Amino acid sequence: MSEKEQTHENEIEESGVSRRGFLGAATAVGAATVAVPMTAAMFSEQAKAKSKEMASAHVGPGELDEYYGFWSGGQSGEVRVLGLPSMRELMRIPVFNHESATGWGQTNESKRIMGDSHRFFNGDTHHPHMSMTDGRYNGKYVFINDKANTRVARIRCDVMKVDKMITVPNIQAVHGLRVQKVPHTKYVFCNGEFEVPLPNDGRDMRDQTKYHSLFNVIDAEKMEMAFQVRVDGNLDNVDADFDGRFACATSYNTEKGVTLPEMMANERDHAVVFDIPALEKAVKNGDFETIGDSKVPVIDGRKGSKYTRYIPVPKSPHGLNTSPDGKYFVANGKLSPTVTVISIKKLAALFSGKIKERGVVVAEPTLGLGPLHTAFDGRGNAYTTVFIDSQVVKWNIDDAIKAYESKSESTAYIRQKLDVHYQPGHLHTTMGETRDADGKYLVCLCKFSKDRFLPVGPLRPENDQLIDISGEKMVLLHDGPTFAEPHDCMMVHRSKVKPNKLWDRKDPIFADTVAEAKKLGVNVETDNKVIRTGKNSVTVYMTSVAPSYGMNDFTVKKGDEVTVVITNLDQIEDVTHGFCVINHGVSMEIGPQQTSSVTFKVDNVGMYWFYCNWFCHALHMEMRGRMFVEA
Ligand code: RUQ
Ligand code: CUA
Repeated sequence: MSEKEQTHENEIEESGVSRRGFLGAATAVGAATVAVPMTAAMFSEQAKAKSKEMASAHVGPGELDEYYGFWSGGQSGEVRVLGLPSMRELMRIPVFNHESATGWGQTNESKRIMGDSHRFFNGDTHHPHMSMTDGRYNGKYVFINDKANTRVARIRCDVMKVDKMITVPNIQAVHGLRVQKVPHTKYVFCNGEFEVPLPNDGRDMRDQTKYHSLFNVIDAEKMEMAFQVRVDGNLDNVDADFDGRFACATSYNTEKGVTLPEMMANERDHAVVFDIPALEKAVKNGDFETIGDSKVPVIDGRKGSKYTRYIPVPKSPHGLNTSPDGKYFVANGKLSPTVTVISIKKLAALFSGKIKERGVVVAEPTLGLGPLHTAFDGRGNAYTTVFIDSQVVKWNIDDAIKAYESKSESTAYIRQKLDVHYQPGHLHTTMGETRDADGKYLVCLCKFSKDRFLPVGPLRPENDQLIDISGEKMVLLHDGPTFAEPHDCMMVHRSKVKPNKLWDRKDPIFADTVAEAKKLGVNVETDNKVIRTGKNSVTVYMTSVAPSYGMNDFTVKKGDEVTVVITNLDQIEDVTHGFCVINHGVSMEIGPQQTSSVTFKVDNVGMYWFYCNWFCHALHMEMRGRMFVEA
């Protein structure tokens, strides 16, 4: 063995790959809270030694990033847009949350999009994924799930705003979400993580044997449910193939337990494979049921169904990732130190009964403690986060397959283990979930930063680390402290995304508002008037051009429900106005050429200033007017 190889072996040994075996409940729960390998000081020493490489992540003032990153904002309920490699935050897109700056959750346009669920102020976003055409990002939409209130939303990338949102019926906690890659994103696939009684009308509420999880298929263009599939066990993460036939999801609770020991009882759980064209046929042929009030077709995909197959994998798998060459699904072990590599090519034989379930498994490399998610560089290497070891493990897929075939105990398929800060969850490579995987950067989303940044109280930022994967070795380039938990992200080359500079006057997001005005004989682009629409309701139509509104004041009556509709006539890029009424809790954004509206109650007689709260002009301070509330 050369000296270099020897050091490599040592590194692997030190970093715990020899710690084999499955974790019991106690170890898993305990270990996740225990302090971890490298200290911040050690990282900083390493960084100094590598200051040359660090320069490659530097994007100077005025320079544009090469990639857009779409980050989930976790419990904040939003999505964030970052530039890479600088890791600068470019925008926040409110989704399931309510947002003060833009009025999301408060404007009539956003309420229409959020539907009935606008009354919720929270969300828990996990998995932002972009629509594709032929396995490549098409720059059109980003889809995102809300685990907290069982919703899925769609962001339109031309305006970077949510334009559709649905609540998924018959399930609780939408978790894993991915898009159909081929031939294009006709469907969004997402998992019902928590098992529920079906129907959930109280009758089987306490009988957990009657609980089920459903796999959910959403029509991506209409943003309506296409169909659902009842499965055995629960569902965690999901991904789709590059052939347009299969989707695969992990299940960590095949026991259908409701307590931790119950959920961890089985040594093996499974990954479920769904035959999408066969399921479409089932819908056509009426081979489904409906549940309760819901009209959505629910197909029986439990064990023995012709529409699914259940592949046994080690204990409590988590992430499920498709390799960009379209050959493999990788199920990540979580409570097993292994990941399971499933050959997609062999799935057809599994469905036709030519081979058995485990016959599709072509490798099961041992990587470290707590494998959660895997990403790819397009050069045959995979990168897996190991949560408990706080590392990213780079391994070679072909070598892992050879080791499995020859029943070798060697872990020579492991190329490198890199310490990260701390407890990494998702990791992503640039373009890595598409055919265009370019193997340039990897982002690792770490759940804890501990001593890595200036302390900011008991609640610390998390840490998104940027890693250069273009060479033989992974090199840590940058730390990105971040707020409330970015579960997941995706990175797309900037050439694929073409955002608008101004709103289109025909934009469907405010088309209803414009149409309502028309019914009242109002042209929102020219008219400034107050229209009484009912005994206690009044609508105020206003235009805005920096630095003034089309109206200096308007008069309403105590007890009125007031709707203010503003159309921003500015045609200049980046001139956004706001509308805020003092002491009324009202605030909204009106972008150039946009129409926005908000409805609020006036309960107190008097004069109230309204003003523009988005800086727009040297006379921005003067852009204000008076609302008179008469008795
Ligand atoms: S999965 S916990 Cu993305 Cu690791 Cu939600
Ligand atoms: Cu308009 Cu500030």
